[in-house]
Amino acid sequence: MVFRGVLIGCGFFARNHMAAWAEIPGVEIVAVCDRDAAKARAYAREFGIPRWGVEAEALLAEVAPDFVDIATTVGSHRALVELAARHARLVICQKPFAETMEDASAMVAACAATGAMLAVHENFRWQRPIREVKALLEEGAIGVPRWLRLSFRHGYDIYANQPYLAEVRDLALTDIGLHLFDMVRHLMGDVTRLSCEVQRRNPRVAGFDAFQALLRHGSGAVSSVECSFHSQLAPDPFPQSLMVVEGDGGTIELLEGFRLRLHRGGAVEERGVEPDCPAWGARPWHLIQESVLEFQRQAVAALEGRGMVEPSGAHNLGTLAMVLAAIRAADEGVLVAL
Ligand code: NAD
Ligand code: 89Y
Repeated sequence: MVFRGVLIGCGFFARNHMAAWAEIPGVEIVAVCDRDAAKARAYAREFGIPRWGVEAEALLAEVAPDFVDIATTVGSHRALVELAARHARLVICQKPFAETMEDASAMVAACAATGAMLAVHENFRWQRPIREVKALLEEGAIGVPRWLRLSFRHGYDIYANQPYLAEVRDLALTDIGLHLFDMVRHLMGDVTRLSCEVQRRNPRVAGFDAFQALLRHGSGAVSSVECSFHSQLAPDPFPQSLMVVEGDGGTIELLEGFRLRLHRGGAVEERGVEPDCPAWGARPWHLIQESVLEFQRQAVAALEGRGMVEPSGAHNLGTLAMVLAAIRAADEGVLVAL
């Protein structure tokens, strides 16, 4: 059984989706779509895809895929997800899922109405270091987690590949904050209230390219989430998420250079958790590229009836609520309940 997919949005990041799909058994991209014909044609040629088009509705009606992989920027997501919900069993949508709760809820409702599974391409929680931390927490290696610091600070030129980012007002929160909030929920559980401060650090960009959020979890745990796109560090850690998690029985650290340290009983063990670089990948993106593979493997498992792809669109509503709450907290200088 081979599941047939259509990819929409043949831009900078989707080539990682395409290369990863090509590596996963049991799945085939049968058509690619971009409103820019030159991009769709170029992808079809580069990845050996038999069919390409500029108009998603006509292409989906013709191809009747099992799944649709939407890799466009946020403004197009609602219309494309609502369309894909009528044509496929599984709809995958890149982050940011939506800019408003109204759009996000409409996409979740559209998929619920047709019975399509909806997943948000939240690949950061699927990165190898995060998988390792999650496994340690689940096996009780540090007891009950009480406090976490998650730090994503770098000075890598993200604008070279993604020039549109330089125009986004709430840049750090909407580009990376949502990944960080998804990871924190995944590791520490849901959040009940938060505060947040933002900064504009790089004079060449229009929006807030740094933030720091303080979170209270339902469990009583506390997390600090820190992000900056204008930090000077050598070596530059992009795109690593560095972390400390303290539990009643120990502490886990994720340090620059993919070093995981487990402190307990007065001793510390250290091991490397760097993912392999896919044959089609390149450093420093291999951390993200390998997580795309891992996320997409979950999607194929879901198509085979083995579980759901995480996070679902419904789960991601909670992450979007956190991003919107953090924007409000920073704008108004208030503590926001969720
Ligand atoms: P991009 O602008 O390079 O590519 C988007 C493509 O979508 C463009 O070619 C555009 O023509 C096409 N498109 C837009 N609307 C369309 C429509 N209605 N129908 C068909 N095609 C349409 O953008 P990008 O840098 O590749 O980013 C795409 C998304 O991926 C963004 O939301 C970004 O945040 C996300 N992203 C995710 C990660 C990750 O690790 N998860 C990393 C980088 C980017
Ligand atoms: O868009 C961002 C993402 O999701 O991962 C890294 C990135 O490409 C730039 O910040």
